[in-house]
Amino acid sequence: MSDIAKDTSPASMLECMMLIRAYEEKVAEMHAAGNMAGTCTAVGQEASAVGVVRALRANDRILTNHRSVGHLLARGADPGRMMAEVMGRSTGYCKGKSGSLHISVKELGVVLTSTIVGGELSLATGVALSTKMLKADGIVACFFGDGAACEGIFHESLNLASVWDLPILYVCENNQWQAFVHRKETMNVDHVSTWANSYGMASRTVDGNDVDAVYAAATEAIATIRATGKPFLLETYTYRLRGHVEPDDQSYVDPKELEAWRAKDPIAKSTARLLAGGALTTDSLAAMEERVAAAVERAVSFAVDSPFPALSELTTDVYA
Ligand SMILES: Cc1ncc(C[n+]2csc(CCOP(=O)(O)OP(=O)(O)O)c2C)c(N)n1
Ligand SMILES: [Mg+2]
Repeated sequence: MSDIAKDTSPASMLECMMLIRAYEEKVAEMHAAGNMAGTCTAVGQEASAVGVVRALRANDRILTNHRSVGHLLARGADPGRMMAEVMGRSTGYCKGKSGSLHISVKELGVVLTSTIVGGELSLATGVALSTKMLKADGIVACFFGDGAACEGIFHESLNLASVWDLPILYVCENNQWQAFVHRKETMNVDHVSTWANSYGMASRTVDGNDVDAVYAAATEAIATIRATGKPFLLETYTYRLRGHVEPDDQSYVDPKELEAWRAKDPIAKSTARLLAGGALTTDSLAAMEERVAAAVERAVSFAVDSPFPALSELTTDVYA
């Protein structure tokens, strides 16, 4: 079992962002060395994941997309079981049968990772409808990208959620890229949040590279959803610092754009703020870095030492 992470102290949120970064860079490194399946990383987007997920309660549910590692680790997923899943091992969260692109973790309320772009949007609307019909507690948080927001399913889902008053926090992680296409080629506005108004839905854009700002905005949005029962669209404006999928040399990216966003790195920003405010010292930062590195090494050993599923399980837990 994995426990839902609840710590919202600035130091804990920074450590979680560092863990996500270290985990994803390790996965990319192992992939480059031929020891790991290819995955999509969300390096640069850690503040969006941690700020939103830590603002949720234990009985809230999460639906996410192909960049779900940060959302899962922020919720308290065990890095070893995550890595085991990507390596197809039986100790992974889905017994090694989902890889990185379909992970779900019932005990953490993570209903699904959808690799069908926009799939999470319609399914989150359905999950929230069932929550409402069953008069169950909790809201639904749905993570998706700016590319998904350009699909018809986004517009249908938001319209229905608004008309039916569904308790959903839609989180658009606007990371400027849609696979190998810049969002400026597919949208004539900068902010997906403006589209919510067309459906009578409240919305807001927040600096997605500032974990404190994301946490505050998510907390406020969630309080509004709980008070009104209505959906809310929160856009976290951020940047994907690595490629779309490993490996990816990012030859299609303007180096100036990449540099400008590197300078806004969410982990560096948070570290500087905590050091300046005295919540962190160089010693406590070094201890944090050591804990994170040790956690990733433990995850690798756990995954590598875990067995593959037995042949007799070939057709169990899957649609046949
Ligand atoms: C329905 C569908 N169309 C196309 C793809 C291929 N694809 C995978 S990720 C992606 C880009 C999605 O962009 P965005 O929603 O902005 O998410 P990001 O990758 O930037 O996090 C595309 C086109 C897919 N998986 N599903
Ligand atoms: Mg995108």
